[in-house]
Amino acid sequence: TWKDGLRKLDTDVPSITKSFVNHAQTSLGRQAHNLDYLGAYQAAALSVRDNLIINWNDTQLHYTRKTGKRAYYLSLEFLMGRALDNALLNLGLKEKYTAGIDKLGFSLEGILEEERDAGLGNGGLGRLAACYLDSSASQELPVWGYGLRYKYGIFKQLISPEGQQLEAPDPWLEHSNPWELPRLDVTYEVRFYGNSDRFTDGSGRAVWAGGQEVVAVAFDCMIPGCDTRTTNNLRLWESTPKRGFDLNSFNAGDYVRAVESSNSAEAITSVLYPDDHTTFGKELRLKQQYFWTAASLADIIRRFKNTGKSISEFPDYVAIQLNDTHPTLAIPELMRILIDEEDVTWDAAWNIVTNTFFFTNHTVLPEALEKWPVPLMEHLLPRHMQIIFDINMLFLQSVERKFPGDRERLARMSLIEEGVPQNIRMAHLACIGSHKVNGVAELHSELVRTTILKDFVEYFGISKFGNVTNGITPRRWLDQCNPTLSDLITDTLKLPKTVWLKDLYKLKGLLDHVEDENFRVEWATIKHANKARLARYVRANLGFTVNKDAMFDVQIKRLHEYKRQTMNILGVIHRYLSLKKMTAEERKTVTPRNVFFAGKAAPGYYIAKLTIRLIVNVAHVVNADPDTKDLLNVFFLPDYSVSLAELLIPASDISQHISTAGTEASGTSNMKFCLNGGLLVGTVDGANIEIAEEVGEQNVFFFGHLSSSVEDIRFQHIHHPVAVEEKSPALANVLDQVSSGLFGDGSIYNPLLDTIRHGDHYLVTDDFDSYIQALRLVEEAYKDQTEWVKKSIRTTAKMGKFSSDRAIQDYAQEYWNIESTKVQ
Ligand code: DL6
Repeated sequence: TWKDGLRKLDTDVPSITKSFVNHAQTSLGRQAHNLDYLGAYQAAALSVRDNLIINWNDTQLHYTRKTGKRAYYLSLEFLMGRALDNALLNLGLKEKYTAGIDKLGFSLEGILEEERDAGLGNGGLGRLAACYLDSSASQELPVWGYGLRYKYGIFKQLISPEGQQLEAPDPWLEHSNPWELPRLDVTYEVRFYGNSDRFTDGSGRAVWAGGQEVVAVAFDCMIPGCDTRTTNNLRLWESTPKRGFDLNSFNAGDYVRAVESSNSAEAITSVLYPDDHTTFGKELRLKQQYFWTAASLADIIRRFKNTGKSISEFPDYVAIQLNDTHPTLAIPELMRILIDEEDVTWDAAWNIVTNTFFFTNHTVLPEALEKWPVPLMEHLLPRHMQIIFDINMLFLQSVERKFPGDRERLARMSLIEEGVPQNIRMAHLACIGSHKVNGVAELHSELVRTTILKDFVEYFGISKFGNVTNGITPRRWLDQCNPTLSDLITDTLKLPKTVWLKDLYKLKGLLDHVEDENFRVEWATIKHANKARLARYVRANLGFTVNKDAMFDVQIKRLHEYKRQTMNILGVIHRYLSLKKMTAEERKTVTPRNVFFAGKAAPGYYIAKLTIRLIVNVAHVVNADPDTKDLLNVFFLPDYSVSLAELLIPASDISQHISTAGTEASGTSNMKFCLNGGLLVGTVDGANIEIAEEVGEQNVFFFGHLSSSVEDIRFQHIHHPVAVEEKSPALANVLDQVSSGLFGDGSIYNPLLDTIRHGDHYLVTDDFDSYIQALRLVEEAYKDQTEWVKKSIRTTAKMGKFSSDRAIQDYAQEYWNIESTKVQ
């Protein structure tokens, strides 16, 4: 019978080895004598995937039968990293797989290293989406993710000897991807271009026809929860041509044109846009956004309709989270489907839409707020443009009723920004089309309410605008990346590991052990071993020997002026110049420090690339100087990725989160470092503030101006500029040294230095002295290792709030109104 044939979960070593060998033999066609580590990784992954699929099938059946409310997370980016270790840990099978694989002559550690990162994201926004998937499954919440299956993920970063960033493609699917299940049976047609003709019967309906149609094909990725059978789905869409060839051109003998049409369909999901915080209005990007939202909505509606419920009940069963404005086209798309295909009236459709969507904003930086030119939208999506104009007209009429005669307000709130060309403001559309809007940390949410969406708060009322402080999954960001610390915590708390991993507030129990010297020694020993692990990586990849007894100071994030890596490297130069001036005796009192940088710059972001160049060239000079090389070393680790972060974070003593106050919406690596016992040097910005509230300000090294004074200072910069020499002689000296060629041809760096000397939008001159002072305090504090380790333990102990389990439950309860449900 069917039941007898069902494959069971592998839970013992013999069935694990059997499944591994079966996959090597029959799925991969390999034999024992020719199975290399890559093949062994694939066999192991396929074997683990079997277990995931069993749970995943049961989970999906459970959701279908239960027919309760479900939530969908629409994100253009999912920065997943590697999957094998995570799956083994969440399934609770890591030890058994280690043993089973060992018996076959392979080491699990070696196998794990073979996996490529799934780099389908730029940075924080995409990694947050990945953490939320892990937490949804672990919290047994009925949540699916929807995204794009990019053929090429975030580019591979190469650094030339001169310090130039070069970009190479990331063909991550090259060796096939064992973690996905192609669903060639799940496809939708998506239209672009053509014409939209409104009916003349006053119904508001229209017919959109002609243009180009492409097909979206589903690829499903299983998302296992921790210590539960719940295995959720991440559905990624791939674009394919509607027909393999355009038969008309083919028949006419134009073979090349026929192939080109297929290329243009495939181009839609070929590459992840590598820009973080900037928008360029590129047609292909808009195509990606519509392709993905249209396929996802069609899929969600089909699933909903299978329940037999009336369309008016849609929001009672479906919640859709818009991860930033990228999926905002889902709003006019749902209007289009309801009005043109489901025969719902405009008002009823708008009611359904505004009860279905929820919108998260991830930045208040003006250059990151998406705008699309009206002519482009009209050309590519003519029906959607009509709907957006209609939404805008009705909305502005309503604003006019509430604020009669306030024309400036209407212009500010309009979905259309006037200009040549006119632009559509996607944040405004996302805001008015959603039930609730949230920012990602307290300060950020307050800035959303008081700056970019102030008018909308006045119109809708404050209750529509909330906050969900971001979180991180402790499975990947502690248990997986720092297994020895995780074991120590388990032994110390005397709790099963999964208990504290799923209720991170339990870490508070560590506070009872701060005064226990043996415990502190173990804590410090683990940190040291993690530094040694990173040192081995640097030796193997950069050929440089790292002093593992030095203080490890880390800044890892996308390169951006607002994140101020430039201030960090200028601070390093300041330190270098001070060391040079010291006598040999004085140098003996200095704590050696290794400063690590990693991060990618958007390929077209010239200033960010210059910062990388400066870092690399400072490293060349400082690391080779006999006066200082035992006291100060600088490393730029190329090709930052999730996997590299997993190595760097557990090894840090301090990490830097030094954005100009009010610019970093939240930050999430700050949470990862603190969870691993690293201390934070930072500005009063984003989630730094809430971290300090939790761990105590005495355990954080804060500096710099507050967000409330940033605008005034910028005004002063423009209207009453003061020379750098007057504001910070120390900084002026550093800038002069760079210009005068201490780190190679100084003129190369002028465009970068000029951003500070003139205008200084990110307030480097204003914050530099207090930054240097904060680093001095770090050095003082580090000298007392007993107190330092106490700070480190206390920091980890107070990180409970920053679990993404808490964050996802906030969304589930306060926004989506969905409930956890146990898969039997
Ligand atoms: O919310 C996740 C992450 C925050 O932690 C960062 O502070 C923020 O910069 C980032 N925002 C973006 C904006 N991109 N867009 N659009 O990546 O979100």
